[in-house]
Amino acid sequence: RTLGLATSDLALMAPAQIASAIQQRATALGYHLVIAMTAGNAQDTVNELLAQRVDALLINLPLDAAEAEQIQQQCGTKPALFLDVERHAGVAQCQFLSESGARQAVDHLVALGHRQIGVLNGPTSSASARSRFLAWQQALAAHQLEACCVLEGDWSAASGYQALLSLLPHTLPQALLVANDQMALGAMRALHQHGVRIPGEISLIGYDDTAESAWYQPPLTTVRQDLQQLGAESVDHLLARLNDVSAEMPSLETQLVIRETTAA
Ligand code: IPT
Repeated sequence: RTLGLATSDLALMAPAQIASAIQQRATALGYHLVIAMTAGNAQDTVNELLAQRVDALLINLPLDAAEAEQIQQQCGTKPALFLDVERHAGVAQCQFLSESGARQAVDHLVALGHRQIGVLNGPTSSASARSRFLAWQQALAAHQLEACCVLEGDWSAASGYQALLSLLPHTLPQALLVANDQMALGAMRALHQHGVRIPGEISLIGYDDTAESAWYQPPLTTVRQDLQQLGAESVDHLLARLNDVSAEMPSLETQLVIRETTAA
């Protein structure tokens, strides 16, 4: 039996670590895994997997509801499980809830005394980036706050670096919520380059908790998505559907991991 994984760019840390976790679980359960990395068009990527006669598919591509529903149709009777899709989409999904982690992140910053909190968002074309932004906005609103600056990157470290360079001539916020750890890495590089002390002059919180994030200098405070758990639960859930076992959709929670990039 063969499972397929359609994935976003594996040069990005989170999709790579998710693919690794999926591969481990599939292998442990005696399934073969075929991976297709997208070159931009989701339907083409899914077709590539279907041509290889996979029995069921995991789709880790950023998709709007309509795109996902179309792909589900394309898969016909083969079970498909979506990992990065608008939540209201009428498709089976296995995704982290952004709310708990975002609330913990904002509460932590506010408890440290920060009121000027900025945001470095992921690409607004991505459903997960939009859901993180919304969760931060709601968490800030609970403290009668609004994001004091909103920057956007494309998930890469380079884009985080560029975003911070564009901000640096102006006054920095007291804290910055960053939509993923890779952009936080680039942001930290720009801040170091300009002699801005982290966390002395600015607090930073990332998102993902990829395997490298504990090894940043200083070690990154971040909203953890347990990518190992996502890999395992998504394979288990897909297999349950493939074998006609009715299974509750696991609810995956995000959680703040406090390291050394946040201070009063
Ligand atoms: C999401 C990551 O959190 C983000 O850092 C980036 O790598 C993105 O994937 C790439 O699409 S995780 C996804 C399962 C929502």
